[in-house]
Amino acid sequence: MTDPKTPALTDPQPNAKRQDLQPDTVNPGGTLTDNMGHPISDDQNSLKAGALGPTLLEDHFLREKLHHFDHERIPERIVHARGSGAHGYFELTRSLAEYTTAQVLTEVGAQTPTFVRFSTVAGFRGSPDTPRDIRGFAVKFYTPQGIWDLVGNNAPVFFIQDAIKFPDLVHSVKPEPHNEIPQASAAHDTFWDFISLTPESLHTIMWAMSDRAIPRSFDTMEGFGVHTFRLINAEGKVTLVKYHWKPVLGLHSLVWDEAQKIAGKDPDYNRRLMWDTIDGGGTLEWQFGVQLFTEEQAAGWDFDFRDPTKIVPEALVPVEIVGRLVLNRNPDNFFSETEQVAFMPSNIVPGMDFTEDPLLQGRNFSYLDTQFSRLGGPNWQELPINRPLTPPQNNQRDGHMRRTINPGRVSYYPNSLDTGSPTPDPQEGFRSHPVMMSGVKVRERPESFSDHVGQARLFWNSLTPIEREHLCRAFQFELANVETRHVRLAMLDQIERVHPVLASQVAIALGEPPRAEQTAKPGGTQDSAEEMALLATANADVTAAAGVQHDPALSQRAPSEHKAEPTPRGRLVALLAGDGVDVAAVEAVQAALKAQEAKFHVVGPHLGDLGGVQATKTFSTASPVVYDGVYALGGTAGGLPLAEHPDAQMFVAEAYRHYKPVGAHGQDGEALLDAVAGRTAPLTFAKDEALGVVTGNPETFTQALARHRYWNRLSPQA
Ligand code: HDE
Repeated sequence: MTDPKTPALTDPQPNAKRQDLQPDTVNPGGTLTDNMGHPISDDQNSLKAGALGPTLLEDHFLREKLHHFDHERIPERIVHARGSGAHGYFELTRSLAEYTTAQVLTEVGAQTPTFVRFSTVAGFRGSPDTPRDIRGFAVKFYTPQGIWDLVGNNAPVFFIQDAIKFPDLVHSVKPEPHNEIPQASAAHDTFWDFISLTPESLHTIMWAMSDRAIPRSFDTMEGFGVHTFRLINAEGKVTLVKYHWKPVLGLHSLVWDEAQKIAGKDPDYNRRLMWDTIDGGGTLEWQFGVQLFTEEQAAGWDFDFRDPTKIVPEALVPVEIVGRLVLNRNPDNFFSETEQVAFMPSNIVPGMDFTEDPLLQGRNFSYLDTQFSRLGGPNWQELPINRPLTPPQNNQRDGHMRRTINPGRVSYYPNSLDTGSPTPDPQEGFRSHPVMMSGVKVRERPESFSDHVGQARLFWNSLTPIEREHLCRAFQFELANVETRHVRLAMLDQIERVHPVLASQVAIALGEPPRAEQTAKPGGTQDSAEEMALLATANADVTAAAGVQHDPALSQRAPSEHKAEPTPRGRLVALLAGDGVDVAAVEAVQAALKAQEAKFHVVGPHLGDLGGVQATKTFSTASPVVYDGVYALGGTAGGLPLAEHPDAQMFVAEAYRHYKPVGAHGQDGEALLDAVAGRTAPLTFAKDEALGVVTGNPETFTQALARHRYWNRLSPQA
């Protein structure tokens, strides 16, 4: 394999990691063998004393097969167990040479191979994709200077300020230890008990209760490096940096009712969307942005850049786009790549450094440690997905499952017996920035970390009315699932610190006295226009944000720099059709969708031929919740005109109630729309383009699809 004297790779290419994986990628064929290469004559019958047995212990083929099977599982990640990954590349579009010597951030046009894994946090490995949860966004860059891992989340802040609290946080959110209930959900007593007693979590809780925590897909969510890091340039000058991923398809979420239903209808929803996109020749893409600032600048702010519960508002330090990330290849084997990939925030390259953020400092220990128990020893870096493209050159040896064969007698430094053995490079090697350190040894939280409310209010202030309504309903749902009243009340106290009107609306849903004078009726499982109107007026005084009171970048909907233009690209549409449907009409809408890189399924009463059009999904295998829009065609289903079929009606009514665009072709399609008109409460139905109900040509429907949701069905104010 790799020659230990091979010089480091200097010119990364997007295919370099693919080529590196090639020798380990085996597609078995020919004669069946055991793991020692012995040809096998019969793999269906074990060796027995006579056809009726008993089975003989001598059957070494049987024993080997069962032995391997018995050990096929490794411990799942203790957090972020549920995830999905893809290969791609990172391309730098603007050099940061002024700030760093890291090649990955200075060589414009270079395409660095990457492997990215998205995940939920709380659920087990087999849990559904769509619970309310923060999402992991972990990027492995195979750079010419070794691996860089940017192990981030889709929220820019974290629940706690000190790594020592992490096991408590995780224990509280995981299924409760006595009965292992509930799976992949924060809506239970222990989580909210911990949160109510941990005021520093308030800002992140606002993100977790917002629509951000139920993303529509991996490529419609943002990613954040969370911590502040250091960049170091050739002169040794330091600049502080925060990292951002901005999705080119824009920011989109599910609605809560959908998220819950999808968990049953298609638990692999997010995973499947990514897989299908790439399998169909498409890509997932983000812009890569940095916020650059100096320590002197940060010294003037009323919050600390080392505090992981704080953002640096974009309104204060704009994000500058300097690159892009493209995911374009599915893994060949889920276990070998996605399950065995091991990320570590301590994987940074020369020209970068950490800050004193106490969460980051603790993470730098934890991720290395966790790989030992997950991957079984100190040689996990040799696994194909984890190994760098620059072959490791050092005197580390042996350990479980050592794969590299290091010839020669010298495995130490310094030595005089092997003149070619590896030596440190004081110029090009990694150097920590000489930060001035002094202090008394204490267990203490710095005073500069003490404001826990200010940025929670900034987030709240920055949301549009419908986003506030959703956040409020999330609190109503989560806390109504808490059985212990004193925990519910303690949480109301915390929420009241963000805004009394918000706390009041949650209190009403919990059967507690309101905490503000003016109140509105909550809508139960539905958005309430009245509640939304009230919440829209509730703005709070922000602190700990250097004077910023409102930042549109925090909203998924408010226009701001770097938010993508609306596009139908990547959206999935259900084309409802019955037997004898108008083939030309189906083809016209399919052509319009394809032209915009949108996707579709023909959904019919049965699979297969509907008279010139093939149905690939049926009313029982498809559900409106997994589509971004519905287009009604015609034909008959079960002897009824499509418009009279209960499943077809349910499809359209539910899509409408989830604010999705609905289209119809001709008399038959429109008849289906008419049939659901009375069934979309609390939203009133109208065949009105402004409400996303399109009966014109298919191109108008694709435009409606670009908008994703028509919140104005609830109220023009939404
Ligand atoms: Fe993690 N985290 N974490 N975390 N984390 C893990 O590492 C940990 C934190 C994040 O797709 C574990 O390999 C501690 C913040 C992602 O494989 C573990 C603390 C952020 C992933 C671990 C944190 C993250 C992990 C579990 C507090 C966002 C999935 C398995 C100090 C910036 C990576 C593993 C993947 C995974 C520890 C807090 C993101 C146990 C101790 C903050 C995306 O090592």
